[in-house]
Amino acid sequence: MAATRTETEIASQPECWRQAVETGGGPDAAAALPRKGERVAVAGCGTSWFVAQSYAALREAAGHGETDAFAASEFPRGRASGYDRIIALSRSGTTSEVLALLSELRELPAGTVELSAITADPRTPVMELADHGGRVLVLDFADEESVVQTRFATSALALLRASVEGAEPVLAAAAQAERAIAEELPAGTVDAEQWTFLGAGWSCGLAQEAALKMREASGAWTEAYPAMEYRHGPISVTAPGRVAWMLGSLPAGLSEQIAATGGLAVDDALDPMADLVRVQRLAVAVAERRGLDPDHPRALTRSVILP
Ligand code: F1P
Repeated sequence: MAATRTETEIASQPECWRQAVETGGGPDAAAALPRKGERVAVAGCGTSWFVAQSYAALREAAGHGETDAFAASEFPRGRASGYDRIIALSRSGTTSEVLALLSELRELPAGTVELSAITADPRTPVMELADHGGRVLVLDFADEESVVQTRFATSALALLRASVEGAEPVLAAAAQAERAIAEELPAGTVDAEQWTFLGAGWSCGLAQEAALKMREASGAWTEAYPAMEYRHGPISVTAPGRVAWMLGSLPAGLSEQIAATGGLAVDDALDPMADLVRVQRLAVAVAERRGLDPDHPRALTRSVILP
């Protein structure tokens, strides 16, 4: 069977991440990416919001400065001026809530806060709204045809991660992702009934993204939590035929508790970005098992443009 567009884009991620690291965002990167010590907020919708969460945790943990992530619709407008820089993340560059936020932020007095954006498509309104002199990074090499985002989101994260952790961990993740694309999915995961994704630190955002990917591509029942929160209720959902999948390494004791539910724990301690690639593949496999076409997800459009 011919590969779907989504599968082709999933498989191209290691190469895209390397390109993101090599180009470092190009000549505009210095103006668009935060300087060390800046107080930063990142806003986006859907997948872009979860990538924002992941980057925020990475940047703050690396000692680069306080970093928050918000769904564009829920951005705390009243304290926007408390940030040095606000970054909008949008593959399409057309998402209504992101454009509305940028339009409002541009009304703030000059010099209040720097705006930047990261997008895949330079022919879209986000370019003008965020650009005050070359502050939009265009990752057009990672643009996608699919509705369901994979490689743009992870390439943006590769670039952002390299900007705070250096190239080496991202290149190592790319090598792991290559294996994640080639190897069989963990036994028992494709025919499971329910999946809960767990994260810690910067992988919490990726756990949310993993759960979203499964919902978008395959209509699956998925949940996502910080691993230490999972014991505080959500573990009740895990049972025989259901999966608890950790992006990163499970905290001590949790593996035994999952085993006691009869559920399947997936805890392979891959780099969380590489492990997300496995979940993207799982999403496609579950869709196909259910007779769904991951290239045409139910009730979704490539970008949400509100009237
Ligand atoms: C954000 C987004 C996608 C989602 C859906 C609708 O798009 O929420 O993450 O999969 O297709 O749009 P963007 O602002 O990053 O283009």
